[in-house]
Amino acid sequence: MTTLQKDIPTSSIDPFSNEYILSPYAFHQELRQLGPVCYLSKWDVFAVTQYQYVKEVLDQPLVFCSGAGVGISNFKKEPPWRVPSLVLETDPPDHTRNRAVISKTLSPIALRNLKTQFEAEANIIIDQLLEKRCFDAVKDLGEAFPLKVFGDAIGITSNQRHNAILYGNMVFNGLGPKNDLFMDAMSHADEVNPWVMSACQRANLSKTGLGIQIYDAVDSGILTEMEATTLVRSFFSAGIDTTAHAISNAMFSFVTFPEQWKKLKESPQLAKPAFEEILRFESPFQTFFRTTTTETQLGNYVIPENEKVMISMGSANRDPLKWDKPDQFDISRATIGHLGFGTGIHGCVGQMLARSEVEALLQVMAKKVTSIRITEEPKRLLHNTLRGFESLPIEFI
Ligand code: OVM
Repeated sequence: MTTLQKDIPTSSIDPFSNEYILSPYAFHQELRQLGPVCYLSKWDVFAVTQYQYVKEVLDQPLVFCSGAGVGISNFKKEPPWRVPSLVLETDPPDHTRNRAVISKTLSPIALRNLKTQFEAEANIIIDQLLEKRCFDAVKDLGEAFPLKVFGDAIGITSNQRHNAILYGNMVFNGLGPKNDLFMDAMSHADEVNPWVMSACQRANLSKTGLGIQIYDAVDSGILTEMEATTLVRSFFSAGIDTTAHAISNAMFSFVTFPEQWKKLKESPQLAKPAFEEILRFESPFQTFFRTTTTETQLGNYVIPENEKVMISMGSANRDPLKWDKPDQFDISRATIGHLGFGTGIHGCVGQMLARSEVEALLQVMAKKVTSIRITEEPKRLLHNTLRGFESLPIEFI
């Protein structure tokens, strides 16, 4: 038996301050040094930042639950701003049932068919951008590619797809406290919420996409029509902004580590490990929260029941106790175990699809693009959950 230390160290670090958001890595280091868990006095929540303990939390989904929300707000204390996600914000057994419905649409055969389309579209967009030469890697590539290929994969028929970006922004900024970022994102709610709910309906999905297949579970008596609509919404929430930021982060990482770009050009098959390294090095999804369902031990500390616990995948992915030279972007390193897709029962259900999208893009880039250069000062994105750019002007030659 280890002796229990009751006093969890306190920190005044604010993970939702602009300073932290723009440059989190030194703050992560400070938080990791406080041990397995610390208390953030600014927000009255606990924070877990070391790799080992982030993983320990994710591996105990019944103790650190998702049903009370995966943002800073505790659904048991305040009502959520939207109908909770039937996968992200639920626990077993409901979570298990609903996730299986999504998983079924993402079978290896379905993914193999999609891969062909991703490759074709990757060639088209890279050719266009080479023609254009100077463009914004955020809008013209990061957002444009998943909007096109994942939008088609879901089967979105609306011609206002860009709303999906605004919606993702609401969902992910919505996981933070009610600060300016939260409020700005929600300022689009009146147009975007009804758009999403309508786009997710059976009648508005193409006959061949992933979205409509969720409704098979209604026909077989597993889900109600309303549940299916809410489950389709998860494709919109989780599948576009995340990939978009991963792509712009990839561009930035290759520009700032040109020897890694050279490596990728020499061996385009490194696209696969390169994407994993991008997710480790600049995880688009920086943090999630869980809520304790009981008093529980983490390391030699005790966290009380019904407390919000912030878990930082961004920090875990740079923990020197886990990674050799964590601040070095190295596409040939062993990245197994990175938490960019989370892990455990809530681990990203679309991760194989996301890999397929970005690998297709990186492979085409490696073959067709000679050099990448930043043409104007990039602007980092201020965001409660995602790490990425507001704008990233680059030139392809
Ligand atoms: C959802 C959802 C939303 C955001 C992220 C996510 C990373 C899922 O609504 O189901 O997974």
